[in-house]
Amino acid sequence: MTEKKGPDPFFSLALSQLDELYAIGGGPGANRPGLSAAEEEAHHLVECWMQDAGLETSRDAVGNLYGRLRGRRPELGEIWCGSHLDTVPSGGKFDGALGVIGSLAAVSGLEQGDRTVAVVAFRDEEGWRFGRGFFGSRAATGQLPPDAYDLADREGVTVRDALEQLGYGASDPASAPVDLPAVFLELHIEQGPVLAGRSAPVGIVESIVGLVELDVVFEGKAGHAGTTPMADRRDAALCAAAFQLEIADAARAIENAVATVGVISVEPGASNVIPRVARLVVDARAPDDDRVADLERRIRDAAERCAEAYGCTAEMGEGARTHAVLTDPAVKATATTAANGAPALPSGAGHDAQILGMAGVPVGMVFARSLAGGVSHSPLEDTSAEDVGIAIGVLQRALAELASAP
Ligand code: HGY
Ligand code: MN
Ligand code: MN
Repeated sequence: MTEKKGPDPFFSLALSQLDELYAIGGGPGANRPGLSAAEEEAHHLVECWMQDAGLETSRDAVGNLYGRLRGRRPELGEIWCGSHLDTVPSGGKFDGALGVIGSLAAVSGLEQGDRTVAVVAFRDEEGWRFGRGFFGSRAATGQLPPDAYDLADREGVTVRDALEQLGYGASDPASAPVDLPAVFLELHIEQGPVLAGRSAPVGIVESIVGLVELDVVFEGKAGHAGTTPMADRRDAALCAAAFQLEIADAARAIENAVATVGVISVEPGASNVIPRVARLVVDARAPDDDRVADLERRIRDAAERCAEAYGCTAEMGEGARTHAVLTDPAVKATATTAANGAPALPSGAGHDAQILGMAGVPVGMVFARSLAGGVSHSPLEDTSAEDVGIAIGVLQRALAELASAP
């Protein structure tokens, strides 16, 4: 199994840097929405740490941050590692941050190789503020939809406004793409119980889940909560409740599919008014695109059925959509060798690595074991300092190998 990695100066520094990042944005948990002042503060802090480590730093049109260790042969494609620094509300200490800080520690201890190695921090991977997610990696790989900068947050601030406020006056999504790397290898906390169940400190990812986000609006009829007979009601919230039960059944009917509604609101929003409108965002995932398509079909059918049953109309919009992605066999093999053997496992979480994979970049992922039952997107997210050290060592050996490849 993976050799024990003793703490080295970069590893100890990484632990204190993770603590410092976790404090940004206030608690409980980590609170760094995409393109917010808190995410920008995290990016600025990491940029300084990259410079302290002797890396050449730069930012692209949307504020993705790059720290480069230049290789001897600039004509060869680069090797990228890294992840994201934004979080979900009350997120964990390690989701994203471990990938950026662990990569910085790994690259800080690397000798110069043939290929340039870059540590990358992608913007707004989670999509908490504007919806959709994977914003920075989609921008860098030319996968943003034309309306991407028009998306607005709950206060009506658009992506374009937020970019301008941060000084990234990106004109339009088409100007965002950058030269892509030869390989992207992402370190991330597992966010699940598999490695703990296998007593393995690290795992090597074989596939990354496909997902679709559906924006659903049910519209019924407002009315008096006390005087309207039950049989005469067109209660949009009741329709939404029935729909949520149906999407859970749809996910259970498909092997390893999952679905939930993490965002829901009703209008007009008074306790004594029968809700006229219910707005929901469905997050639906499955290990391959066929199963995502089957799940999406069942969810759309359920929306129509529930709307009819409760006298409502249903409107379906689409939020984020990512393809299921297989990691590159050669990159997976390099990471497995660097780990002296480690379990292969699928990722039920989406990652920037899949966005680069969708753009044709050979990708790999190294997972550090989650503790606390694998909980994530929660302040309870946890891993051990030892596993962080082991994961950094695995990443460093894999990067050294990839950077020396002809
Ligand atoms: O939702 C996800 O899987 C990732 O955390 N953005
Ligand atoms: Mn996440
Ligand atoms: Mn993440």
